[in-house]
Amino acid sequence: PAPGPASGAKAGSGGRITMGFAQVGAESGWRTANTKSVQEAAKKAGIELKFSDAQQKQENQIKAIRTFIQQKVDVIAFSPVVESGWDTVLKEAKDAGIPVILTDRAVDTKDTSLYKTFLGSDFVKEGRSAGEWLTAAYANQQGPVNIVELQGTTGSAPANDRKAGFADVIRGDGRFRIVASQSGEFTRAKGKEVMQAFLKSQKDIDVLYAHNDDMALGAIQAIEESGRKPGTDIKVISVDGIKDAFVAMTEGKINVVVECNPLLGDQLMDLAKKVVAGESVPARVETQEGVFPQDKAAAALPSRKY
Ligand code: GYE
Repeated sequence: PAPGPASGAKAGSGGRITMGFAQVGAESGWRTANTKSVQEAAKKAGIELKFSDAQQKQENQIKAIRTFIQQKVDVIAFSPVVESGWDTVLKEAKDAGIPVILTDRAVDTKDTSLYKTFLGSDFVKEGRSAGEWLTAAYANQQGPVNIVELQGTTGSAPANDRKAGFADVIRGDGRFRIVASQSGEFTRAKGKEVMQAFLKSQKDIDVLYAHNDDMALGAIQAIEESGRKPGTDIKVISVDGIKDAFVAMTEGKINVVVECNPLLGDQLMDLAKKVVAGESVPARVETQEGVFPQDKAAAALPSRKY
């Protein structure tokens, strides 16, 4: 296919590819590892990276993408902070002939021609894995099981999907009740703050389901400060698999972590080279991940890469 106005020149003449990358922010350990992976992989691949940090604000990401369009980068990659509201700016990139790769988080749009591919995890599956661990852990016990949920950033794909997957699995079993559910914005500070509020407003909490490790780690502090034992008095389920969470598992404070892999850099650069060269790529590239219950944590900890 004929190269678009912005994408053809450099790549076609064998020059260096320039990628504009609009990152969500620096809200979590996962995000820090993701950023490092992207920066290192760009260097290794000989791709010039223009990196922008949106501080968890969609308006900042839209601004960054518009700047990348003006700069005529060869390819734009971004991790959309929320799912909706991208059509206009993505259309601008398309009209400028600049291919877009979604990485980590998906967008909610009817027009899938607005991006070339989506590289990232299946967050619904992660939520389901969390729910499946819970139903297995309580297989022979009586209810009710009171659950509090710390959601990720409101409107983000991982928050929407991890909530939905989990709810779907526990729905059929009347023992499980989500008694409170609120956003902790994927950060430790907010996770702690919201957990403190839950501990005040809810008499009986059996389980905490946190949409990421940082919120779980913040919440653990709140649980300990309230005189309760995380992992024992209140079971803790988390998602991501950062080292600090594995350490907390070996200390008995988290019961299970559903892995979500942030090390997407190398795959992203491969996809970027292909789309800039006009080669076809799969519409969806999924990352591989596992589930780590507490008794597997000590053995896995030394080989954790993030
Ligand atoms: O789980 C969380 C981060 O989008 C998968 O964003 C990512 C999520 C991750 O802030 O820690």
